[in-house]
Amino acid sequence: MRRLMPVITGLLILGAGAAVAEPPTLKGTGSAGGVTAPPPEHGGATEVLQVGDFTPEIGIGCSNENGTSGGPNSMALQVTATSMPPTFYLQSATYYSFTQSSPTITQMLFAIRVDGPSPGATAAVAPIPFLVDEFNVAVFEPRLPVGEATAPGGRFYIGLIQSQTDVGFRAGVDTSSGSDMTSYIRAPACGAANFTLLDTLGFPGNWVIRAIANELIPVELMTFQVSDG
Ligand SMILES: [Ca+2]
Repeated sequence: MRRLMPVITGLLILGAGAAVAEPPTLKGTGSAGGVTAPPPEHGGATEVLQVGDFTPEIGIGCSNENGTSGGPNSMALQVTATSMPPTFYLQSATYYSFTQSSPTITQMLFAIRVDGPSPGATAAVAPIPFLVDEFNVAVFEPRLPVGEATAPGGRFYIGLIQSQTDVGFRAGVDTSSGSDMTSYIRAPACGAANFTLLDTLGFPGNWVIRAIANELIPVELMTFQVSDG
């Protein structure tokens, strides 16, 4: 690990010099400021899952200087749905693509990962939009089941998968709230072959990634149940 660290820090290109000039807008909601969650789509209880203030100060990802290499990048954020039943769903997700991400990214996935001491296997994935220097919002239809990804208490990981190798990607990071030590990156081209805490790489902060959890079982998953009494 000691041998790899200079490689990681040398290639992780920050967008810190390109601060967000105006308050970002959460696309698709009509709200300003980027901190208002989309309204519930299905009724029932919902819970906003995020860490920090959801306003990025820097962008972190593996990239060369002009954004034409560096991928793949996987980002993962540990969250806990404290008010949800053992089985619940994600109805939408939002992330921030920071300034200087490559505009030629054509594939971006949102991922639910199994809980553990570091992000585990993917339990569910779904496409999510990619626009440079924007809040990107996906509404999941059908909703994504979290279910077996959670530890007792509703803890699991949400995140992004950027699989192209001919692009660089930087996801927004909130550094003004301190670090919850729950934000991980995996970027083999920068020496991070396994998920590694941002803090370990010298960039403490929280991914600006959010999901909305929903408790109701989707209608399409309901079936009649028969009891013999
Ligand atoms: Ca912030």
